[in-house]
Amino acid sequence: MTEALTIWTFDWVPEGTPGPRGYVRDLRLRWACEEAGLDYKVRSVPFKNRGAEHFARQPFGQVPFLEDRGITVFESGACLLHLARKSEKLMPHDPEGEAETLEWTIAALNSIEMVTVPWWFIGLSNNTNNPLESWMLQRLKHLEAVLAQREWLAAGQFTVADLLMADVLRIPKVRAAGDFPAIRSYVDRVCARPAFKRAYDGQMAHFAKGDKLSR
Ligand SMILES: N[C@@H](CCC(=O)N[C@@H](CS)C(=O)NCC(=O)O)C(=O)O
Repeated sequence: MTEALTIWTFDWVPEGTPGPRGYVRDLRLRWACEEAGLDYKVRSVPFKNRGAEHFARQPFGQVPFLEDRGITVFESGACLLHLARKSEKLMPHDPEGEAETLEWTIAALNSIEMVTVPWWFIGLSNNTNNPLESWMLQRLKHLEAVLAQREWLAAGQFTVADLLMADVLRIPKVRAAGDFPAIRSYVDRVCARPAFKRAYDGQMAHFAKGDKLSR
């Protein structure tokens, strides 16, 4: 039997509406493992006192990071691509399908999330005149045109690129921005997958356990 993968996350995060519970990026890794039927366990680093061991494995003191038989990988996108090599359910192994999966995985991170995250942060303190609004809406408009034409981003099947793109786009404020019906139904469709629900429930249970331990 192969050794279980270890997904590392925080022991606890605050409750809030929305999130961070239900949105911590270990969910991306849980979801990929659930999709591919990969055996995994979840371990924690302290949220409040981040130690040298944590920084040695994630140089920014963030989560998630992944351990696979002595190899440690940080950055959720890198972890997903590491996992994707293990199963054609996450990325086809033919060169064309793989190239499409890689480009859309990087697009989710570097063309969409790199705009949505700062837009969201600025919106916390300035909701009426967000200077990144038109930039973000422009990106979403182009993505809308792509998703109006196809069910999945890459290779004609569900891949880690869809998992990541949907996770980036499901943030409630991002979902509510603009009028993008193809994006809306894409996010609904991808997040309706049973593997997403198992990953989400797993994360919520993990942080609820953290509440009990910290009492
Ligand atoms: N680019 C990183 C971002 C990781 C990240 O933002 N992690 C959050 C949780 S979802 C975190 O650790 N936040 C605590 C902090 O930044 O101090 C990735 O995708 O792994």
